[in-house]
Amino acid sequence: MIEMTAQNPIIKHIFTADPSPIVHNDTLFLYTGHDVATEADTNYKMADWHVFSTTDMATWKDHGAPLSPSTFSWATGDAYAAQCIERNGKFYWFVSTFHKKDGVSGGGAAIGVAVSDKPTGPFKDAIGKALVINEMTKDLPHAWDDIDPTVFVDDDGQAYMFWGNGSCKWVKLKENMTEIDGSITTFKPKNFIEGPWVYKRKGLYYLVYAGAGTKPEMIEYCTATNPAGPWTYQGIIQENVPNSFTTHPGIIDYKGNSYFFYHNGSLPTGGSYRRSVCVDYMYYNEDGTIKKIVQTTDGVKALK
Ligand code: FUB
Repeated sequence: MIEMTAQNPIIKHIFTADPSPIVHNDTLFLYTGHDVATEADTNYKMADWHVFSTTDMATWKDHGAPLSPSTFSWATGDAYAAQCIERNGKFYWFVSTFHKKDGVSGGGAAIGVAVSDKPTGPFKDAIGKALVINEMTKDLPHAWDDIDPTVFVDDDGQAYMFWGNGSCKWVKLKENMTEIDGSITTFKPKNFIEGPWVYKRKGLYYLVYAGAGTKPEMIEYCTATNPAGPWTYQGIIQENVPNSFTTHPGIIDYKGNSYFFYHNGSLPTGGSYRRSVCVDYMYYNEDGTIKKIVQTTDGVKALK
């Protein structure tokens, strides 16, 4: 097990992207993608999904890669953005990857769900098939619009999954977390590109996402008083990141602080396809709006 000391980027021995944090039993677990593209590559190569953990926000343990597209018999290709959440003592890892077509690649982006009794795995395919396939959403013609799942469970026990590239889609999930409940709704938050992260704080729902049209991505957000919307655009909270076209939000409260995880291309030989996960503090205004994130190289302080 590799141990690392923080300072952005927090993970330096491999390239990581698309961070997704949860807290379980006082430990923060961080789930990430894994960029394995060479410096010469001009597209993503993402081998698997990794798990890291910390109890002090400074020392990170690498628990390896307990999940990859090969875990799903129906999947092939890259391990795009994912989010793991806990419910009823089980850990459900919602992932975006690509569906086989006629036994080989070519089926378009799809969302799968893996399950484990522990936050670090082992994980197995929870249902033996994809939860969402490209053919289930028809609003956009491109084959990779069904990526980047984010799942949250409301106070009344209703689970929701949001996802999308180019448009944002959402659907209710059944309590078993492995079945869709009802029809999929599609909408377009202002400047939405991809990477939604949905959560609730003090009765207000937040939809944070990567946006900005044709420029390198920034992080923007909307709020709502109902997860079904309507969503009110609230602005940009994170400007472009160094040396990466994409960035991707992962938000968590832990031991009294709010933390904003994201990725950039700042490691030596890094770039848009060799990204690295970072963390900085996140602050709210009295009215629940989010203050601009200050990107630092120092990162966050060690917790006592
Ligand atoms: O990591 C691959 C893709 O890049 C993710 O699915 C997007 O959110 C962007 O970060």
